[in-house]
Amino acid sequence: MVKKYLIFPVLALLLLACKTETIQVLPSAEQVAYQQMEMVGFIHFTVNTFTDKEWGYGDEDPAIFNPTQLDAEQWVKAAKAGGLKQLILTAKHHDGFCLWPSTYTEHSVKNSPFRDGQGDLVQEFVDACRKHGLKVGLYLSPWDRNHKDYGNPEYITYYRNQLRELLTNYGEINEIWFDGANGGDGYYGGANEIRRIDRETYYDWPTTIALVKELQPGIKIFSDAGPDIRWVGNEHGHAGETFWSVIDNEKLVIGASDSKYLNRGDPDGNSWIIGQCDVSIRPGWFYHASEDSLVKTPEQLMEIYYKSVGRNGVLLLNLPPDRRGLIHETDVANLEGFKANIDAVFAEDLAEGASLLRQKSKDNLVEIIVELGGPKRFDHIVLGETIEKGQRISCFRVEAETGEGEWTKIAEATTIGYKRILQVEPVTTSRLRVVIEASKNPPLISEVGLYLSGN
Ligand code: FUL
Repeated sequence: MVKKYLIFPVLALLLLACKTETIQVLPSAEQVAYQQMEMVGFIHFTVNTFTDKEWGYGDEDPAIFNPTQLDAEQWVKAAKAGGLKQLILTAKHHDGFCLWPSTYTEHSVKNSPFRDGQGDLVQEFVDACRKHGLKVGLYLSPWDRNHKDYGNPEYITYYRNQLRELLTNYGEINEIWFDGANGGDGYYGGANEIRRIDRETYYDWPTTIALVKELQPGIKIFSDAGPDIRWVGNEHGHAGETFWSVIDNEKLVIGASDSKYLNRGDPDGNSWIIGQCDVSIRPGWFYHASEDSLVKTPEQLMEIYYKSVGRNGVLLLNLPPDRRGLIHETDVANLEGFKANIDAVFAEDLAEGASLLRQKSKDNLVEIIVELGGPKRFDHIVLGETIEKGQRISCFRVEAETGEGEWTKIAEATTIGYKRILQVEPVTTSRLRVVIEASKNPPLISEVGLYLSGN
C-alpha cells in the first residue's frame, strides 16, 4: 500500500512530467520528404494563354488552343535550372478546358489543333518530368465555368471521374492542387449565369480526399485547408515572420479559411500541414506578352526565397509558358540568375566542422554554443529544427562573442521549423550562441549554418 505521504510527491512528479512533455504534433515521413524539396514550380497553361486572360469564362473554343512549338522538356529544364524539384501543371483551370483527352467532356485538347487533336499534354508533361527527375503534381480546379452541371450534385461526380482519370492513368503523382476560387459567373454549358455554391458542403471534400488517397496513397493534397499542404494566405510567396507548420484543421475550410491564420499557423493546433508559398514569376499566373518586361528579377526572387524557404515554407514558383508553348527566354534567364544567387550565398558553410555544445544558460534557458575554431565573418545564419520530432521553438536569439566573455545580440526571431534563414549585419567572431527563450518541449536543433554573401 502506498503511504499517504508518498502520494503527493508522486502526483507532483507526474504533473511535472505532463507539463514538460506536452503532446507534440508530428509530420508524416511523406511530409518531411516534401518539405526537403524546398522549392517546387507551377505551370499555368490553358486557353487563357491564347485569350490573354487570367480567368477564362468557360466559353472558349478549343480551336484556339494551338501551341506550335510546345516542348514540356524545355519547361522541366528551366525549372531544374532554377533549382525546383517538382512541377505542378494546371490540368484544368477555372475555364474547364482539359489538357488531357478526358472521356467525360468534349472541352479538351482532343478538339484542338494541338497535335492534330491526338495530343495529351498531361502525358507529355509527366513524361518530361520523369525523364529529368522532377516530381509530378497536378492542378484540377474545383470551379468549372464550362460545365453545365456546375453547382449541382452531378458535377461532383464529373469532378471525381476526372480525378480518377488523372490519378490512375499517369503513374505516381506527388501532389494534387485544389485551389480555393469557387463559384460566380460563367458559361455553364450556355446558361451564362451566376452560380453560387456553399463552400462548406458543396464539394463534400472528405469523400473526395478519401478517393484521392485511395488512388494514390503517397500523394500530398494541397488546399487552403490541407490536409497535407496548405496555402499561406497570400500570392506573394511570403510565409509569416512567425510561421508554424502546425495548425488547427477544425478552423480551416477549403476555399474559406482565414488568410491571416494560414499565414501564421498555430502552435496549439492539431495537424501538421506544410505551408506552401505560391507566387508567379510574372504579375499574372498565365503568360501575357504585355508582362515580358515585368518578369521578377533574380534579386526579387531571392527576396521571396528568404520569405518562403527562409521562414519554414516551401516555395511554389509559377512559370507560365507562352503561346509557342515555351517558357520565355527572360523567365529562364532570371530563374538561372536566381539559382546562381542561392548557390553563391550558400556556397561555403563557415560553421562546417564547428563543435556544438548544448548547455543551460545562467537563467536556465537551453543554449547552443558554436565554437568556430577561429574568427569567421558571416552575414547569414541558417537554423533548423529536427522536425521529425515536431516544431517546438517559439522564441530565440543569436549572440556573437565580440570580446572576452562579452556577448552581443545579432539576431532574434520567433519560429525556426525546418529552416530559418536570418540575414544579419556582417559580423566576425569565433564563438556564437543560440539561446532558446521559449519552446513547447525541449528544443531540438538539427542545423546551424553560417554564410557570407559577399554583398
Ligand atoms: C487561384 C486561381 O484563381 C488563380 O488563377 C491561380 O490558379 C492561383 C494559383 O490559384 O485560386
